[in-house]
Amino acid sequence: MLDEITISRAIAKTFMDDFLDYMEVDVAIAGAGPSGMIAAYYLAKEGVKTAIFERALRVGGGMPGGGMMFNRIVIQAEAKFILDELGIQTKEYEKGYFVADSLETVSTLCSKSIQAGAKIFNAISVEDVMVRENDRITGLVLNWSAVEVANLHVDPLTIRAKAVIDATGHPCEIAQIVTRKLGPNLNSSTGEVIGEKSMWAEVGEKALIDNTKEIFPGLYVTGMAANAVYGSPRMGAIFGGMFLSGKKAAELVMESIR
Ligand code: 48F
Repeated sequence: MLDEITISRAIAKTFMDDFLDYMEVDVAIAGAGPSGMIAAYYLAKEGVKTAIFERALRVGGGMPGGGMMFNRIVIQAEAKFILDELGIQTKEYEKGYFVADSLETVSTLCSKSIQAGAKIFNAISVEDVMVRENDRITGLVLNWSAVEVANLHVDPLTIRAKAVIDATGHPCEIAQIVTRKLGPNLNSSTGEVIGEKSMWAEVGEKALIDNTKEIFPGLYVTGMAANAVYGSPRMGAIFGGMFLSGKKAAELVMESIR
């Protein structure tokens, strides 16, 4: 006989156990788009305690929609090894251009990062950061996305992290919060978010790797957020740069916290 209260307790208890456990992590990532999930996968694979907090109910950010809702993504040859490692199928379209199913890519990335040991908390928004004396980011301030949507006046909760990754995509929300609250202290030319430039895939994809770095003590940026911070172009539905950027962010963070 199935008991509804047992079902309810199983959900509430196991979720709360994880939430309590992940209030102190090595790495907290804002955003479960491609760059955030790739970073989480490479971190978790090396035994780094990693949590992603994702505003939306579903993961994947801009990836499920492919290009203009045609659910395909393009990956250049340099990044194909990551899809191969994850077991995501690709087809060569023309020399150097590979195509993958965006839904297969999102779902595989999600399950591989969780199976590697990362936790993804969806429907939770990052609304602020924690900072300590030496102006170092030491954690995230969280609230249910439903609170934000309903515009309810509810105080948040916090988690502590040795490093934070801004993987919030085009709006680079964590970088924006830092400059709004702590002044123009990012290591960009103006100290602030410069803002992404118009589409130029070749330049945008290259810049993305260079732009993936620590932008403020304890805060790293990956994915489209990195190009937005440093004023580099967007690139559309080509995703190799997102994967390489997430991997680089994971490597930089591991170097700094070990
Ligand atoms: O936008 P998104 O997919 O970022 P990305 O990893 O990838 C960019 C590509 O999808 C695409 C592109 C490819 O050429 O340009 O746009 O850089 O994923 C960002 C995720 O962060 C979540 C948001 O819901 C999305 O799933 N997010 C944004 N702000 C917050 C957040 C926040 N404050 N708290 C939690 N999640």
